[in-house]
Order: sequence, then structure tokens, then C-alpha cells
Amino acid sequence: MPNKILTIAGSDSLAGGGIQSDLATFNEYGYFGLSVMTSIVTVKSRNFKLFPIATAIIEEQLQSVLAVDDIVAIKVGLLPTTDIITLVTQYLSNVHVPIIIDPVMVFKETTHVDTKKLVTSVRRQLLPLATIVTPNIREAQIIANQTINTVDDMKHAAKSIFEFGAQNVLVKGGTSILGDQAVDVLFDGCSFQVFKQDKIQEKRLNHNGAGCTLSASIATNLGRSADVVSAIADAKDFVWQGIKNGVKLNDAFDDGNVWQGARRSNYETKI
Ligand code: PXL
Repeated sequence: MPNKILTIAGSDSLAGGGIQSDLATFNEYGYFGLSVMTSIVTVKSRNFKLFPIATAIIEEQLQSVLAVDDIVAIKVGLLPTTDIITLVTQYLSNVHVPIIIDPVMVFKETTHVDTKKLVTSVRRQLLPLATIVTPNIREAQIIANQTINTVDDMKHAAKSIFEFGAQNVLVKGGTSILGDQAVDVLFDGCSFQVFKQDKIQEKRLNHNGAGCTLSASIATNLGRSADVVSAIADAKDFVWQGIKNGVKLNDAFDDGNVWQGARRSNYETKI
């Protein structure tokens, strides 16, 4: 019987990120994925819309999934309002499995999300629940209240974010930090671990959903009791292959989606 794992996140109908990417990732790792939908995101060319789901409906979903036995890990993605953050925090405060918080506040597709209101709730309510929190550079800047241009800045931010109560902080550099390498920085309260990978040098990058997929993959690895460093190293390989073999949508989008099936498919073509 497959292990059960849960995502609490938004819907991305284009399926690069959000619930769709999480469930696809869970499936690739042999897990049975449950989900609580917090919002619906739609993207039409450059037009990005976010529709929060009513808290009463989210609460029904939480009660339903949390009655399930033996869930091995929980991933939390987009929680678009402070009320939704408060609700989810209440339900997760008595849970004793790894909780992976992806503090989704900034989207590649838009700048129109009011992060000022959300950041206090993220810091005070969500971060103390986190086995690991995985902000991208822009989210790390907001949570740590500093600018980030270098790997040293990433380390400084990771330390500040740790102070809000997460057990581990992974600041994801992605393509944002200058240089040929994509660098991520982990801080576990004692020391830093720097992860480096060659940047994929392509004009059109199929990387929508990279962050969601990474944290979903980390969740599956922590769910089978991997240590945090190997959980991240494996997740980074999973996402790198997903970008390298990603999915173009159409000519209106510069970027396409990560493909969660890439590693399996690459493996299958080799044997
Ligand atoms: O990848 C960030 C993200 C997270 N959650 C949802 C999304 C997106 C990006 O579009 O739609 C629901």
C-alpha cells in the first residue's frame, strides 16, 4: 500500500505549480496524495488572477483529510489570506509529521499579491510549524526584510528566517543570483549547506512550478525519513530534470512548465 501524503495549496490550472504539481510529484515518488485546495489561480497570457476559497470550505476539507490515518508528511503552499493562514495553522498545530512550508507570496507571473499583510502571519503563525521552510529569493527578502544579491546575503537571510521558528530554512536562489550556477542555501540553526547546480541556459525556460515541485519532492523524501540534506539534494535533481525536459505551453508564454515525469521518463529511455 502506498504511503499517504497531503498538500494544502492553490490550484494552478496550467499545472506547472500548485496542487497539480504537488500531486504529480507525489505520484512519481509512489505516494498517494491527498489535497486541500485553498485558492484558484488562473493565468491568461500576462493576466494573472487569484481567487481565494471560502474559509468554511477549506475547513471542511481540512477536517476530511486530517481524519485519514498515517499521513507521512504535509506540504503547505499558497495560503492567500491571513484568515486562511490562521485556519490552517490551527489545524496543523497538533500534527506530528514533517511539515514543509513553501511560503508562496511572489509569483513569476505577477507582482500583484499584497505580501505586506501576509508576511506577519507567515512569520508568526506558519514558520513555527515548519520542519523546513523554502522561500525563493523574493520571498526570503520579504520575510527577512533585507535585500539579497549574493550568496552571503542568502546566508544572512536564512539565519534571520530561522529566528522565526522554522527548524530548517532553504533559501532558493534559482536563476536570481548572478553566475553560471543556481545556488540554494540551507541553514539548520548550526551550519550552512550550499547546493549548486549548473544553470540551464535556455532562452525559454520551462520552470513554472519549480518551487512547488521542489518542496513537494522534499516532502516525499522527509516522509520516508530521509535526512534534510539528502532530501534536498534529491529534490533538486528531480526539479532540474523536470526543467530540462519541461513543457512548452504556447507562443504567448515565454516560459513553460516543469514536467514532474521527466526523471522517470529519462530513466525508462535508458533501460
Ligand atoms: O509556483 C508558485 C505557485 C504556487 N501556487 C499556485 C500557483 C503558482 C504559480 O502559478 O498557481 C496555485
